Amino acid sequence: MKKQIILFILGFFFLDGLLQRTALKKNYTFVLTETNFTRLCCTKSMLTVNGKFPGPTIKVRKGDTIFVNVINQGDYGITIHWHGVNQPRNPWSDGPEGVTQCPIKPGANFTYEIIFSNEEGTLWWHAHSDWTRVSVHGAIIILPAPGKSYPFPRPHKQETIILGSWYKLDVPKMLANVLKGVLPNVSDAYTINGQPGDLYNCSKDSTYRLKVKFGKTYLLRIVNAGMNEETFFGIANHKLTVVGHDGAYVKPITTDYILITPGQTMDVLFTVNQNHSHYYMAASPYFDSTAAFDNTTSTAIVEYYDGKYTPPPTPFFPNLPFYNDTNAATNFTNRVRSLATDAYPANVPKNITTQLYITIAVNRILCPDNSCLSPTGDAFIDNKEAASLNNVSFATLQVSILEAYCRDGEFFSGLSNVFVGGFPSQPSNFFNFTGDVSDVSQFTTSGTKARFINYGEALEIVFQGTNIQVPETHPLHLHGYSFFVVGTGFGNFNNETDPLSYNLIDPPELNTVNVPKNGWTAVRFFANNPGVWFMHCHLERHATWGMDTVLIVRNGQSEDQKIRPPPANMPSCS
Ligand SMILES: *[C@@H]1O[C@H](CO)[C@@H](O)[C@H](O)[C@H]1NC(C)=O
Ligand SMILES: *[C@@H]1O[C@H](CO)[C@@H](O)[C@H](O)[C@H]1NC(C)=O
Ligand SMILES: *[C@@H]1O[C@H](CO)[C@@H](O)[C@H](O)[C@H]1NC(C)=O
Ligand SMILES: *[C@@H]1O[C@H](CO)[C@@H](O)[C@H](O)[C@H]1NC(C)=O
Ligand SMILES: *[C@@H]1O[C@H](CO)[C@@H](O)[C@H](O)[C@H]1NC(C)=O
Ligand SMILES: *[C@@H]1O[C@H](CO)[C@@H](O)[C@H](O)[C@H]1NC(C)=O
Ligand SMILES: *[C@@H]1O[C@H](CO)[C@@H](O)[C@H](O)[C@H]1NC(C)=O
Ligand SMILES: *[C@@H]1O[C@H](CO)[C@@H](O)[C@H](O)[C@H]1NC(C)=O
Ligand SMILES: *[C@@H]1O[C@H](CO)[C@@H](O)[C@H](O)[C@H]1NC(C)=O
Ligand SMILES: *[C@@H]1O[C@H](CO)[C@@H](O)[C@H](O)[C@H]1NC(C)=O
Ligand SMILES: *[C@@H]1O[C@H](CO)[C@@H](O)[C@H](O)[C@H]1NC(C)=O
Ligand SMILES: *[C@@H]1O[C@H](CO)[C@@H](O)[C@H](O)[C@H]1NC(C)=O
Ligand SMILES: [Cu+2]
Repeated sequence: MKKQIILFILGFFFLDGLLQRTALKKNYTFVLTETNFTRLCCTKSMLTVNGKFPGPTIKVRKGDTIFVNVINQGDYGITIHWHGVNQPRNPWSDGPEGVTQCPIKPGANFTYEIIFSNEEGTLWWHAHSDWTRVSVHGAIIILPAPGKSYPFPRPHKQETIILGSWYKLDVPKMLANVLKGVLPNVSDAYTINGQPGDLYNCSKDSTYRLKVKFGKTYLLRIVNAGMNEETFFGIANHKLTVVGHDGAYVKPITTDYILITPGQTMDVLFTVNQNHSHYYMAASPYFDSTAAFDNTTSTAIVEYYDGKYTPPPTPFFPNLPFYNDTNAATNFTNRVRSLATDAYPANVPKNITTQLYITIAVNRILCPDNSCLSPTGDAFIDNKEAASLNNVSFATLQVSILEAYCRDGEFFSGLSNVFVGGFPSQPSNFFNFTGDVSDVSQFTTSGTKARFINYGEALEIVFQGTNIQVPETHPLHLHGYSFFVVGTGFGNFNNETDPLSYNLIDPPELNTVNVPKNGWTAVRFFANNPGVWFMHCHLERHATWGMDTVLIVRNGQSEDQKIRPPPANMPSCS
């Protein structure tokens, strides 16, 4: 008996030691194939990684470097982006098509080297070519470094919760028309871990279920991989405690619901402390504009198990905010604070050396010779929907800006129509951005314009929403960096009074930030990662219409402040 107890105790320590030291995989293989899936009563073929939707989870420890060989057995070129991984000095493996690389062609492969540095918590990976990310995405879990623990009590278990969009139609086919001017169709469903859930036809049997044990605390690693709407999420009768956001821990926030935008990730604890029963977790849209959107709700089930209860036939349903409840969205977003402790410092720039003031707009753009399709696709017309940052609608070219820049420098002319600089540091016209814009032209023009930033600058970017065409909230995402969100508000940014209320102590550190409808958001960071870094709205239709730009952070003086040499096997652009 004694022996058994001693063995048990030894076994316990041994196991714990093993968990701490288990070597995680350093090499992953992603095989892209067309695979059939059945949802909402229909079967369709779509591009996936290793035949899975959502794709495989990558699990690393803070500071690891891993390699992912992406083998393209699909029908069209593709790239993969490691969303929120800063990739110090390594833009070559960042992924956006037309910015840091050309696509991996069908039949070809490319090995990405993914360098983790300060990130800890949850991030994700997704395709960054056209709209292929709809089915090509998965979670990245970044555990504490060996010997370190979480800044909160160790949860009993962790689960990945991936929020997605489901289209019955063929997305690449739809996109071809969208590029000509047709308005994109809205999705038919939202998904939680690939399943729409009980509120949709034919979905009840496959609803995702999370079995939980009474008295235990679970860590949900939530990723919003949705395409065109932001999301409210909650679990009936249970409080959520948000402890991480975009790969950094935050001061705990206890709440009934979260607001999470496409691109964002959140680490959320919940304790199984209600009556033995079953409860819905639900994801519904936050959409405060007049454009068309998917107004459905995805569900999954949190199921208490001990076999001793007879649950009511229908699980309890969470009380989520109404789809256009801007107060509820803002109230949640404004509660987020970084830890800002000695162990998790917030290195917020105080003395700004470079400022960008960037307006965000949905526009229209002229098409020569009636070359565009009307919004419904039934006529040829001379203009189409567009979007812009500082009134430049980004034109994605079939080139690698990174490769061209590293080869030719800042004034290269080797490729026709490509000039890397020229993105304005402020709007050329100042007007009442969030007021009456009836005498402001909706029209914009396109260009492939980047902004150069010197290495080491203390940068501030103020994003200013505008009332042009359709005011809306926009989740702005920057590659290569996370930034501190020092201020946000409604109306026009006032450069004298608004900075007085900045939070320079414990602002949230994010890689995707929501710029409120007809409002502004100010972010700061040190430009200490040389490279060519895409910056864009993470709503896919806006990114496609041109709501993007590129920051090129120049090399610093010393060798460890310069972009690394390119890998030998970059996909060719010809
Ligand atoms: C997918 O389904 C379609 C029609 O349902 C079928 O024609 C096709 O062969 C299937 N493809 C694969 C790879 O199973
Ligand atoms: C990857 O591509 C290279 C050629 O670039 C080829 O030699 C190699 O066999 C490919 N590997 C796989 C696993 O497809
Ligand atoms: C389910 O199918 C019915 C009958 O075809 C239809 O009226 C209803 O709108 C569908 N519900 C959803 C959520 O698609
Ligand atoms: C929990 O069970 C108690 C006792 O049966 C009941 O009074 C209470 O309403 C239940 N609460 C919920 C949330 O179902
Ligand atoms: C969205 O759905 C809600 C709840 O079903 C409904 O009240 C609302 O009118 C819908 N909004 C739109 C724009 O369809
Ligand atoms: C939200 O939408 C409802 C209709 O669905 C509308 O009555 C209400 O005025 C809207 N609220 C706001 C704040 O726009
Ligand atoms: C948001 O916060 C404001 C003030 O803090 C409060 O008046 C309002 O009721 C809150 N709205 C919601 C939806 O929680
Ligand atoms: C900011 O600049 C001021 C004036 O140039 C200087 O006195 C101060 O030390 C600087 N602060 C930091 C944190 O660099
Ligand atoms: C998608 O949108 C286009 C353009 O409005 C429309 O013609 C088409 O019927 C829509 N497709 C579906 C499946 O709703
Ligand atoms: C801008 O427009 C808003 C909304 O109409 C209005 O409240 C505000 O006073 C205007 N600001 C200026 C400076 O005109
Ligand atoms: C954007 O640029 C176009 C073309 O130069 C111009 O006509 C329009 O007035 C500009 N719009 C704004 C808001 O500056
Ligand atoms: C503040 O903005 C105004 C334009 O609205 C500009 O003229 C002024 O130079 C700016 N001041 C600072 C300190 O940036
Ligand atoms: Cu947007």
